[in-house]
Amino acid sequence: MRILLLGLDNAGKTTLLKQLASEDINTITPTQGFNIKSVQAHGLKLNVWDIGGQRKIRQYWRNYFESTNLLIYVIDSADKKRFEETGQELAELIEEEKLIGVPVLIFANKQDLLTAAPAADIAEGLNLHTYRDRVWQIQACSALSGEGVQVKSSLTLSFPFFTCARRIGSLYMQREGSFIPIHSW
Ligand SMILES: Nc1nc2c(ncn2[C@@H]2O[C@H](COP(=O)(O)OP(=O)(O)OP(=O)(O)O)[C@@H](O)[C@H]2O)c(=O)[nH]1
Ligand SMILES: [Mg+2]
Repeated sequence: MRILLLGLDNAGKTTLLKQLASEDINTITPTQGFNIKSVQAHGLKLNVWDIGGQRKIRQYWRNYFESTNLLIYVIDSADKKRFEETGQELAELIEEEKLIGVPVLIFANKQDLLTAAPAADIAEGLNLHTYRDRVWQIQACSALSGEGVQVKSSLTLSFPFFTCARRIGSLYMQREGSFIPIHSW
C-alpha cells in the first residue's frame, strides 16, 4: 500500500514518519527531496513517501502522485498564519486528476502546543465538509509525543471501525467484518 505524506514545510511530516517507524526523532532536518520508509501494520506493508514541503519543492509533489492509495496531509495546528496557505495547497491536491478518489487523512499535528487549534476548527477552516466524493478524516496528533500517530490509530482508529486493506489491486476498507470498496464508502 502506497501512502503519500504531504503538507507545508515544518508541518511535521518527517517527524510523523519516524514515529511511525519507531525511529529517533531528534536529528530531523528539513527534507530537501524525499524520504521513503516501509512500515508493517496489520499484516500490510505500508510504503510511506515523505516529500519535502518547502515552496520550491512543492512543484515536485506531482511526480509522486501515481498509484497512491492514501494521502496523509499534515498541518501545523499552531501555525495560524499559514492556515490559508496550507488550505490552498490541500484544495489543489484534491483537484489533482491523479489523486481522484484517493482517501485523505489529515493530521492536525502539534497538538502538544498550547496555541494549537483544535482539529474541529481546522476542519471548518479548510471547508472539509465541502469535499464531496472523497473519503476524508481529520485526526488530532502530536508527532513529537507520538500521541495519535501510531499506525494503529492512524489507520484504524482514525477511520473509526475501519481498517484498510489492499485486495486484488484496489483499496477496500473493513467495516464490522465485511470489506467494502473505499470509493463507494
Ligand atoms: N511541538 C511540536 N513540534 C513538532 C511536532 N512535530 C514536528 N515538530 C517539530 O517541527 C519541526 C519540523 O518538523 P519536520 O518533521 O522536519 O517537518 P516537515 O513537515 O518534514 O518539514 P519539511 O521536511 O521541510 O517539509 C521540527 O522542529 C519538529 O521537531 C509536534 O507534534 N509538536
Ligand atoms: Mg521533512
